[in-house]
Amino acid sequence: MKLTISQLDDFNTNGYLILRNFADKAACEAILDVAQAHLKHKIEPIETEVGYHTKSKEYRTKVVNYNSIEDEEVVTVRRLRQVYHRDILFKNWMENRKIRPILEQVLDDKVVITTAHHNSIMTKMPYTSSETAWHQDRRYWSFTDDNLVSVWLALDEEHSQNGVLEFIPKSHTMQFSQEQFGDKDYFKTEHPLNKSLIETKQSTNLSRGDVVLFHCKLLHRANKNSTDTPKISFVYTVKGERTKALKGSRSAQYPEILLD
Ligand SMILES: O=C(O)CCC(=O)C(=O)O
Repeated sequence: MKLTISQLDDFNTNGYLILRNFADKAACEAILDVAQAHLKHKIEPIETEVGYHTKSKEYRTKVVNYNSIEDEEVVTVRRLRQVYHRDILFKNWMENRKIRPILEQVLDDKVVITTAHHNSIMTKMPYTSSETAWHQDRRYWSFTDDNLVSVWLALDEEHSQNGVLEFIPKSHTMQFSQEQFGDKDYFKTEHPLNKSLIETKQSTNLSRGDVVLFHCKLLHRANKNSTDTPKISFVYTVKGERTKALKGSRSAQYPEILLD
């Protein structure tokens, strides 16, 4: 399966593209079942809500041991990390053949999974989850260029009440000054230049099996989950083969998988 010229143009212009009803619903349910078991038992490596907001920028860019984070008594899991190696169902989705020609189109290169980034089951838990502020994923990633795209799979319904992604279209091609970003490189909502841009934000409900492709420099955010039900999604990141992780960085710390 390939994108039409107009879909590819949409991705290149806006920095994201939604592929409706792309993944098989039964496969999504099966992934969800495994994810729920891993979440229930808090199987490491995980990232927690507490961990997410208190960890420094260095924690996210330097080589670290994620297996030592759990000494908190009550833990809300924010994401299951390193899912590629957790379960064959996760691996199969990340190596899915139907999406590969599409990824080759958007990267204009051979496709390589970078297991260092995302490679996650991402959650928003009821009551205890928090909002995700505007950010570009690329800020903590160390590569020779920006040819990286994330693949977001909705495993169930996603909407503004449970924290669906919101995007600022075209922001992946914009130049920003450092003063437009605040603590931990989040995009400041109160900065006058940012305010008008944030008004252009776009979001759309997702259903089980919908896939969103988004560029690593696209500004995005998500609400907290105000419903009674966990929101659980799958996200992994691919790069073009010509794009290289910088030696010694966290981006180079994990295996890469070339999809031939
Ligand atoms: O909170 C979310 O669901 C989005 C997470 C996100 O944007 C990220 O981790 O890069």
